[in-house]
Amino acid sequence: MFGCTTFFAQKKVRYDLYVRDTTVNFAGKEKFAYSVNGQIPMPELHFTERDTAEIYVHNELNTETSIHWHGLILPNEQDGVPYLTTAPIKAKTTHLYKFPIVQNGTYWYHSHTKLQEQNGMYGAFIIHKRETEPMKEYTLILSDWTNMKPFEVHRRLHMANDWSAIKKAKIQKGAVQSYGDAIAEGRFKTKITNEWKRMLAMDVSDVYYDKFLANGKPEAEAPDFKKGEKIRLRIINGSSSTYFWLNYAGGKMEVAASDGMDVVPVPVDRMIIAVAETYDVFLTIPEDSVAYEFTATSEDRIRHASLWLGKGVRQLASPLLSLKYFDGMKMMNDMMRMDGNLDDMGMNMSLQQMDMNVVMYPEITGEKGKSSNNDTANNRYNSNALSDIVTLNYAMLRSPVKTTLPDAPTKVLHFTLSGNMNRYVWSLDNKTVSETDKILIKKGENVKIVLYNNSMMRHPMHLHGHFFRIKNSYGDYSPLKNVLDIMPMETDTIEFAATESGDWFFHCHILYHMMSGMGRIFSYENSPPNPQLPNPEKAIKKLYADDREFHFMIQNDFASNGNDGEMMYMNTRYNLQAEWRLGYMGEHGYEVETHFGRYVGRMQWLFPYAGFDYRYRRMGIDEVEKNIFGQANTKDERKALCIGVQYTLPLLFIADGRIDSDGKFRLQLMREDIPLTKRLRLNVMGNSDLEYMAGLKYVLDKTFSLSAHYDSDMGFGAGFTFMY
Ligand SMILES: [Cu+2]
Repeated sequence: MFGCTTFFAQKKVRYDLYVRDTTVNFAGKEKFAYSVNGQIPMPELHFTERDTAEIYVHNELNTETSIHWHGLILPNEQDGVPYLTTAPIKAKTTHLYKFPIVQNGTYWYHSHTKLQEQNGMYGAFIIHKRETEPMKEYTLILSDWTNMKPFEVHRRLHMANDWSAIKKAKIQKGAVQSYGDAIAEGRFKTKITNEWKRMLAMDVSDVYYDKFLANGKPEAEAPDFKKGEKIRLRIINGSSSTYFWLNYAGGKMEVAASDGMDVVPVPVDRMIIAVAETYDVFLTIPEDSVAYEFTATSEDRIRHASLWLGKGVRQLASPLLSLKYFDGMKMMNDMMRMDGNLDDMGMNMSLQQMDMNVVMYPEITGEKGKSSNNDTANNRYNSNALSDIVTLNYAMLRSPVKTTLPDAPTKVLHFTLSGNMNRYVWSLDNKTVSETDKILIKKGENVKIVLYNNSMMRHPMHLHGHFFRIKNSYGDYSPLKNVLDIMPMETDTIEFAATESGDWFFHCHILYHMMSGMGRIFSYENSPPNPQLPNPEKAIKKLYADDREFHFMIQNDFASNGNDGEMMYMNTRYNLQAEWRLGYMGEHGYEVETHFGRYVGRMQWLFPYAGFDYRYRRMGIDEVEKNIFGQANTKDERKALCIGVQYTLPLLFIADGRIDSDGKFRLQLMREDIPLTKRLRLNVMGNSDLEYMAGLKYVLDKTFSLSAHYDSDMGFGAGFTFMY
């Protein structure tokens, strides 16, 4: 279908893009960002089908960059994934992208280098049909903005710190889901069951964003539309990690295309747009002298961005009410088995038809406490069965033309989407991109991929350089897309004809999931060498480095009785940890334990390690330390090698058993950061050396807490805790 016979002279369309450092103030503070031609988002590029694109990217940064043309069918070396398909654009150099435009529709483009996309490098890429449409149109690109540096966002996600929930709780009471919140709402049992199943608080999005943007602004305006006009609104989710609910104050939305491909128009009241998806919807303007609000609300419902269509009195779209977090938590408890696998209880979920999150949506399942009256097992999570509000799902998308694949041998692949929320590890089949080989495919065959989501989050899986069919009940007319949003516990089947050559990325488009390694590379057998990558073995190591990255964290308690703290330097599998306790002026002595280990298993509950301990404590005359095994120590100074194993138990207690080179055993039980209230955390520890500790921490901000503890060695102390 993309085989383009050239009846028309190909028109060259040239753009020059200048990438520069800039500062912006989107949310009350001057922050660093990347601009292209002086703007965020990047300029809206327009082409017509069968043009030839010539795009010069002038990198004026001091660091390298790249541009990926999302959803475009183009030669492999133009795809713009640095070190995989295309040479990185080095600092202060210009790179020419040149490719024929063989399709039409709503697409976008963005940096594919590190976390640059989060800092402003996304823009709309619109390809018009050759026959002009008798319809006005407007492009809306949505994005998310945080005042925190993306590097910091990424690092903090790996620390399982709940600062973003505390920030959200300023807007939505109960976002932290502390024990205090649970007791106040009569949901103590739900909370304790949740921790028994080793889960942290329920959240539908990982990151706290300070602003959501519509075409780079909290509010965009499109005043030039008149009564009765039907508009094609091209919507692009250019955010790094935000799903948006879309609502329109002027009536139904008619969904007319997805990811650039037309679908048979289907009217809906609301829809969700996954990260990296595009949708075209037809909207009508009911009256003159009214500006109708079109809202994009983040899935966590913390904030929204708006577009106003028409001019005059503002007609607001109804705001989405706060999530019922404890109902969500109870639902997760029901779905989560003790071994960390999810159980769909025989519902055969697919194509977004059953959304477990409906239990949290007051507009579908009523206010707190009320249960829905349509509560049969198969309807319980189907919002279209539970209410009159029509919500879009993939089962409703029908292609206007047949999309059946050519007759050819089929290669079938199965992937289970896997994740570990507590350590922020994301993978397919519990393997990251760097832990797997490229998957070989043959030109001319069909590739069928069956995906099962065994993680607690939805993932927008994107395939470069191809469209796949999402198999639904429309059979031959199953829709074509390049992003598949797959919800927890769903199984979806996609298939595509292998018509290209080279290497193509298939990955989750949540930026922080991709950078954690959630993806695979499809590689066509016997592809010609790629001139952009003269040394492919060396290049691929640079790509693998993304998910092998180590993250550093440190925490230190400055207390009246001494100093204690810990640091970690960790990646997907490995962790170098150190813990210390230092009394002042030699009082109470010093103690440092260092270990290095590897997390085992999909849930990463098991952590065997080896390490080194140093301890100095001046003992009294005739003083002997004994542990519960009767083993004694009389030395002031102890140096020992040790091996041990940690295991995360129900209720998130960490059991730690070890033996050192003196033959001494130690068993320890510890739990940190029990959320008593929104900001109050409890830590407890006890071990077989008859040491124990209990402490409270009051979180002031992302760096500092007030703290107080009682420690069997060092006694009572109070002070503050620093955390990075
Ligand atoms: Cu993901």
